[in-house]
Amino acid sequence: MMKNTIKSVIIAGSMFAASANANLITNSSFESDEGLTGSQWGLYDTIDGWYTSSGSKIEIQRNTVTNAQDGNQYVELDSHHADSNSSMSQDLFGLTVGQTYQLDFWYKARTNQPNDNGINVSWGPSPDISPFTYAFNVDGVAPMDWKLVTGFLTATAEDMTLTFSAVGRENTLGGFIDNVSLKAASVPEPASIALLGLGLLGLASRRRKQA
Ligand SMILES: [Ca+2]
Ligand SMILES: [Ca+2]
Ligand SMILES: [Ca+2]
Repeated sequence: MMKNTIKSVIIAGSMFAASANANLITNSSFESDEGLTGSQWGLYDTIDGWYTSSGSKIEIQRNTVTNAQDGNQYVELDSHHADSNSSMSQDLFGLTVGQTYQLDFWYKARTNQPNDNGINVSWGPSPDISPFTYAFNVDGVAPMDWKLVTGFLTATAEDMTLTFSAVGRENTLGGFIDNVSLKAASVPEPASIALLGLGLLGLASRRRKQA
């Protein structure tokens, strides 16, 4: 009987996680086919899901300076040519106003210079992306491993725009980004909390029996 209770809690928990936490980002790992092969890189006004919202272009690298954190491709937003410090944006539609979303992405600095590899994250009602509404910044210096960066963003409108921008020294070398995810932050529903409570009670009483 107690075993059954615990089992049902686990099933309820995993169902909730699967339905509530879908990644809302299109082309989240920058693996869309841009015709790159081997260790090539390229510059793009738009890629699937993303568009250049300021500066030069979106630079995709395919296992060039480093291996991608996920798949083969990643982005560098201190891209190339003049105005190399660029921004890329993705519009998100039909969000829940007031809902907090968890943003996760992987970051890696390219150079060993401070103030050279910064990435700003901004977030605001779509399509009013200028000026960008600052959310938070990540910065680092090489050598470093890919680092998971997490932030929490609240939707102030149903349609929001997520933007990543290169900041700092503009020299075509900057921070790398890969594997972006935006998911509704998990807030357990009352039913799940009740089940969780039952489960904890069950575990507690089982522990007492063993002691
Ligand atoms: Ca990737
Ligand atoms: Ca570059
Ligand atoms: Ca730079």
